[in-house]
Amino acid sequence: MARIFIISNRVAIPKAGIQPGGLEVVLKSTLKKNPCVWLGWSGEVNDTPRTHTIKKGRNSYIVLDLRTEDFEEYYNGFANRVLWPIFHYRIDLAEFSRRDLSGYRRVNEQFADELAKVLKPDDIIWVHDYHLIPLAQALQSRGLNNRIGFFLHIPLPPPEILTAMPHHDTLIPALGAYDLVGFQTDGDAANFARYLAKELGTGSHMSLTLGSGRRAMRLGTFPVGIETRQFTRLAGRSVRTKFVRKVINSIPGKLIIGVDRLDYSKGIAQRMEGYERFLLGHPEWLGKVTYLQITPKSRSQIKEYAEMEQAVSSAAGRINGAFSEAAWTPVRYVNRPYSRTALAGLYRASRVGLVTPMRDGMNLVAKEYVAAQDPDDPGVLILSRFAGAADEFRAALLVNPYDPDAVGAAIGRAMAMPQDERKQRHAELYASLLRNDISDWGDRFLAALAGPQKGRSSRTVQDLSDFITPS
Ligand code: GDG
Repeated sequence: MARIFIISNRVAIPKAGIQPGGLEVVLKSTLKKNPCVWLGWSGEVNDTPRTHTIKKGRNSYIVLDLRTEDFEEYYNGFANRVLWPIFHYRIDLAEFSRRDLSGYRRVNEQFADELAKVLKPDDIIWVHDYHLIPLAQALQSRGLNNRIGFFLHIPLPPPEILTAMPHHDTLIPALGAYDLVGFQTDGDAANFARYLAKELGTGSHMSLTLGSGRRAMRLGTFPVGIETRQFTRLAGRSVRTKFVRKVINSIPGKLIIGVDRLDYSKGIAQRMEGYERFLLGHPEWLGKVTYLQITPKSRSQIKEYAEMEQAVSSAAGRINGAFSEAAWTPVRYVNRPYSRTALAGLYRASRVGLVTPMRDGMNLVAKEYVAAQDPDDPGVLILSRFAGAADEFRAALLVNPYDPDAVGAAIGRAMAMPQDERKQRHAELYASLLRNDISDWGDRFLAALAGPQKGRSSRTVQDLSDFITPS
């Protein structure tokens, strides 16, 4: 059985008693079904970097330290201050420095060096996310020609935005060195195809031979899902726990919930404004609804994040200052993480799930909120049309997160929605979750990577030529 090498910025090493989260959930079934080696950054910054290998059953985890300079330039620099904002359509927040780009390339070379020590020719490589775009090229320049795929978890913007990135013309075509490039939505894949057509003149015949020129690159759409039934069961159990009951009992009336990492792409301050418009427009709900926003901090060392932290807490303070009563606080803004179990129970206890990112690759909170509901009395999902999840979730209340009046109106509609309509919408959303469960997501990607004939539900680049207007 071929080994699968998973490469990502961070590695989630399973630990007893810790619930899996993020990439670990997404890759769980791949890690279970195949012998895997997962390689990435240890999270440690060390000027004499070490590499550790940890074995768990038939899988191993290889983690490397980063030098201080590399951590600053690769992680805090190019990945989080250039690629993250630009890929989320925020050219205005991108801060480019040539030094950061060379740090980014250096870390990709470091990963390739470590891989070169352990790779065998029939190992299959699956690279995750924007931190590692040049990795296939770095491996091929070392003579390593393993089958290699790439999956982008975040959006890919249209070429009109992508071309604003300095050195896009060397970085983006580097994806051509992969055998398969996967995206969350058809829109992202089409943006990539348009970029290639526009910048490289690939036209509408789209079987590409880029990079090393050894094999044709293909692309496909593989929307990330969740473990639907497990999450539903978890929520059913968790809603009865002491913790969730205590939260519910402390709140007068109905609960609205938002759960997001503190990131400008998630639109938390704008969402607060939407809630404020709701309170202003619907005085009948004053004192009868509480908006709980759970927001663990992230990337606080970066200036834009620190500024946003300010903006969100001042929005929460403004609303509470304007509307609070002695026995009612309209917004509870909580800046710390909760367990997955606690979140599942809180989702189930909430009448509204408010998920309004300005731009998001997929958004798993939207999916978890739907999975957590009681089908006989479900809550309503309000979802940004700019989240990847909106492609599958047509039965959510879709909103434009840039329009606080529209968000406010959607909250009003959700709060008043009759049970029959809530049940019908939930049934549709739940069916779409089951159609795209995460349990076979890895299989689909790996089958498509193995060869075009096996790519059951992947869209090949030929299908996507429809999206391209030949120039
Ligand atoms: C990237 C893309 C894409 C949040 N707070 C807590 C907590 N969470 C969990 C949620 C959810 C996950 O974190 C967040 O997932 P998202 O999809 O919303 O967002 P990103 O982290 O930005 O992930 C995204 C994803 O990759 C997968 O491809 O969907 O678009 O940006 O599972 O529940 N978990 C715990 N405590 C918290 O306080 N335990």
